[in-house]
Amino acid sequence: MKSLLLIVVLSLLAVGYARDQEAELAIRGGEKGNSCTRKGGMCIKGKNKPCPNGYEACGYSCGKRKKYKKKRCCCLIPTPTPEPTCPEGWVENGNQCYFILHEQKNTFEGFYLCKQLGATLPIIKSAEQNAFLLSLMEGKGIPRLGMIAPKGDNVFEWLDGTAVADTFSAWITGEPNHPGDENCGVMYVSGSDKGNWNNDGCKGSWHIVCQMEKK
Ligand SMILES: [Ca+2]
Repeated sequence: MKSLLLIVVLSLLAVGYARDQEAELAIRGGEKGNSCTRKGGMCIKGKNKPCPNGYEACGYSCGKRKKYKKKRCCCLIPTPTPEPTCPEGWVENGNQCYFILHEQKNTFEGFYLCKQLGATLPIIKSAEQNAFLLSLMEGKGIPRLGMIAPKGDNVFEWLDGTAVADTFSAWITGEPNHPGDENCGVMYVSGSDKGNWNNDGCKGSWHIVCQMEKK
């Protein structure tokens, strides 16, 4: 008799527990007036109960009705946006990435090789970027710059369309010269002019460095 009573009591407790679970799930499913659900959160039983893994207590209410009073609103913990990085094997400087192609190419070949990597030839907008490119190529070879004088008048533009004259420039004294014949640019990496620029013919083969923004 005693064991029968125990079974009945346990069964009733089990049914009660199952009902609680059902009620909780129903609330999670959202009901009209439940701002917790509307804000992407979920309403759980117990206003002091910890939120499930991946959720945090948030300030939204579970609802105005009395049955929500003992509930806690839990919202998804936002996933942090990953910091932009450089691809493996690329060298990082500020928000830019650099890759030295161990080939000497003319401007157009170099441009297309870099483009295939989602990059461009070096576009230099500051003394710091200029010093970095020099440090990268000093002792290795003269890099082609991502600049062009499209009208052959020594008015140079970077390959992103901005005017070289509008930002930083580091022309060697007397450069750019020979308008019409020297519509591309390089950086010298040795001697007294190292770190400074010369305009030259676009067909000359120089070292190719590709540059891209971190992604
Ligand atoms: Ca020149």
